[in-house]
Amino acid sequence: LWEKFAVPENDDKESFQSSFVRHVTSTLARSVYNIDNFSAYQATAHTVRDRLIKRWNDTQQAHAEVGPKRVYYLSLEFLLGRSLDNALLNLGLKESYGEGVEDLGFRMEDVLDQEVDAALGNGGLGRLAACYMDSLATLDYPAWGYGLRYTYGIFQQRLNDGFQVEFPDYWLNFDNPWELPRLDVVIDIYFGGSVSKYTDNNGRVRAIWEGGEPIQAVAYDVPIPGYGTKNCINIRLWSSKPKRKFDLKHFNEGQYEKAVQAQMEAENITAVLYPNDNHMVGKELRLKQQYFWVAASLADIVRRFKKSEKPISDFPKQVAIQLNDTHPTLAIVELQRILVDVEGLEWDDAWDIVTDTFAFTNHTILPEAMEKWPVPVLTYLLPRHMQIIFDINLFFLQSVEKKYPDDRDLLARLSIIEESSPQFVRMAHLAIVGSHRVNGVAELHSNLIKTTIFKDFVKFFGQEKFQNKTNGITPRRWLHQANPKLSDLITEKLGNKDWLKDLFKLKQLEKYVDDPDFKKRWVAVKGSNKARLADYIKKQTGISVNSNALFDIQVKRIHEYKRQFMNILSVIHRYNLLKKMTPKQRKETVPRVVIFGGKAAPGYYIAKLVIKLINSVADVVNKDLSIEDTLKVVFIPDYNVSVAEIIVPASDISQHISTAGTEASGTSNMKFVLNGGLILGTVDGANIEIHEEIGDENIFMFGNLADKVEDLRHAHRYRNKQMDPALKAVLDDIESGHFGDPRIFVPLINTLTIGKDYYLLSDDFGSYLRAQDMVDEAYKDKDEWAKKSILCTARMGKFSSDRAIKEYAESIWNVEPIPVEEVR
Ligand code: DL6
Repeated sequence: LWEKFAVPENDDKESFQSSFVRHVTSTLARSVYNIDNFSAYQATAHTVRDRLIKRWNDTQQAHAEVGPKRVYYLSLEFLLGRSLDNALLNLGLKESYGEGVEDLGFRMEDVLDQEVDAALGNGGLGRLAACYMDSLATLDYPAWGYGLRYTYGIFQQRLNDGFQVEFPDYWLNFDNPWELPRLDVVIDIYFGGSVSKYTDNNGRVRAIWEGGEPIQAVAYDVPIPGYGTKNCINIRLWSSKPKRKFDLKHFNEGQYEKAVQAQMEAENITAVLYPNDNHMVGKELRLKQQYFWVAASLADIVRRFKKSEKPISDFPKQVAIQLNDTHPTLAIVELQRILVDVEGLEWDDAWDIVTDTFAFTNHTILPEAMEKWPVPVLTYLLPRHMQIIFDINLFFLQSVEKKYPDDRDLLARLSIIEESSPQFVRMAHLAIVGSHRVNGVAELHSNLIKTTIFKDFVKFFGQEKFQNKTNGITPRRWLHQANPKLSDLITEKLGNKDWLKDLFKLKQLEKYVDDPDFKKRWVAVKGSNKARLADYIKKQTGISVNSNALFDIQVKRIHEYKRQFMNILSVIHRYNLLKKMTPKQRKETVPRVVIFGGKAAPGYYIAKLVIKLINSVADVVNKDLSIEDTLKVVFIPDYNVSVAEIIVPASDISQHISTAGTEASGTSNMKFVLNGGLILGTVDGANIEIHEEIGDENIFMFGNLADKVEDLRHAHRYRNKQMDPALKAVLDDIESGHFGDPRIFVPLINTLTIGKDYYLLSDDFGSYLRAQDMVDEAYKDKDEWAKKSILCTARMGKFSSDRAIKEYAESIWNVEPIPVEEVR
């Protein structure tokens, strides 16, 4: 019967159209004579979803038969963006389905544009998780992601008088065809309660955690199709639901609010994504989110493992769990609890299993981003877990003391507990102690964590435990999908699409750098991408920009360490120079469009002032006819994944100008260079490795090095350093009221003066301006620039997320690919 009735997977145009019509009439309950773009999107999405489900089922079935070691990627953020175009491309359906859509009278572009982004992340960390899922699927690894299904993703950003205002992102308002509700997969998660002791059959004293309020975790599965493979993996997102739906007693007493209170509190857990990037917020609800998520995920993982009927000691042979930053660190404690309290293992046996299972990725060294939770809050929410953390710490510190007997300071520095009042649990310490591998995300960052924040751990555990895994991006979304014209040109030149699965193949493009016809076509693609962005800017902001100008782009979260402030100050400097020029001089200068985009955390006052300053400068510059269109400034609102897909292919230069040592890696730098955009950057994060790969002549680097930062900060603190005169002139200009009421910007300017310039803008400003001049000069030679652009793309093989995932699989997870043959 199964064979007879299983839906055949036909990929031709007619099958698409028949499925489309069926979905319009039955799924959407509409008439085919009355459908708009949104319904066309829904019907197309449901048609693709049918194909995805088939592959997803085949994959799960194949994996169940083989019983391989699986990798579980625990990430509190998955910044997936849109799914339809990606699924069409990965499944190889774009052409036939595209024709099918167009034949039915719709423009594919309009249909794709109906989809709202799945924006369940803040920035780099969440988008990295999404790229890694794409690579895991493409490389046939048996992998699962685990996260939360937030009702509200990252807020929508609008501008009001140049200030950021936040609006809720209710992305589930309309049906979401990309998730499969698994209403049968429900797990009870407990908070509170108490711990009691009992003596087991062997006479040993054991702990039992009882009582507490249950909340249900309900699974929603998001299929992730690989490119050019049948493998389709899963991200399981948990949604919180009340266990007790309604308190009838309170209701009967007329206390309606109390009757639904438990329900509302339960639903609150997964209601909203915390909108902070690289910044810890110590809210109790956030801690509840973290435990809710890891407890549900581990229960699910343990249940799946138990189906294998293997002994529990085999757990690490079957399960690798990667912790995406410290957010899922409680999983370490939860697994130890399950093994000791539920499975009845001895502490040491359980702990060996735990540490062999987990590995931990650190994504930042910024002190304000380090997670720590107050012991009293943990004790009240998770009493048994707090006991286990104290025990983990005790045994760990005993082993430290054994190795370094008289070093009390070392013990205090390494301790998982910060001895303050109240005490805090340092999550990074717990993650290191409970994992067998720890990695940073770019070479410089991995070295820095070993020599600064985790130095003492390296001394105790040895070098081997600490690795580097330089980040990567998926070329499927970030070139093939976002830049179809460049993708086609590359495929034509290389003769096939193999480069999409082996990005090092782009190297072959180097042969053509001096081929005038190829260069011309390359430049034409960039031109059309710039024209597309210019149209988008016009639609979104009303600002007209000249697409023949140099497009200079900085899009990322707004943060002091990323120094958008320095960028806009340099724009003011440029504007003042342009104003002083004669018309003849202006004619000789390279016209620029300086484009910004990015969200500031709602509570990050200084970052929000940076947005306001950018918009105030834009207002003045864009209206000033005297500079004859030689400079335009644009702030693109509501930067997100699908907006990035329009922006990234259109850069001539993109800026990645963090204070050295502060940006762990950066991944947008990789996206821009892969699309033939050059970089203006500091010697930080992955910029350094990009520089190594693409060569000196194709990148503009400037600024102080990471090993100078401490001394420079010290000098700012203890000496009144002379400020760079060019910088002083720009600040004077703002203070004179040239860009609106200067009182607004006082706190921002104070970060450079009274605040002692923690991010060293004044130390780097001079070399930054010189680097900008070099960019202008280089851009004048269009032919040389085209060559640089081609070489950039050609040399980006290293930065595919496929390379990164292979490294994780081989040197941390020990998992093998399982190619999925169709199971019918
Ligand atoms: O590793 C992904 C991404 C890096 O590329 C960025 O450089 C880094 O800032 C970011 N880190 C975070 C840390 N947040 N937390 N927790 O988002 O990770």
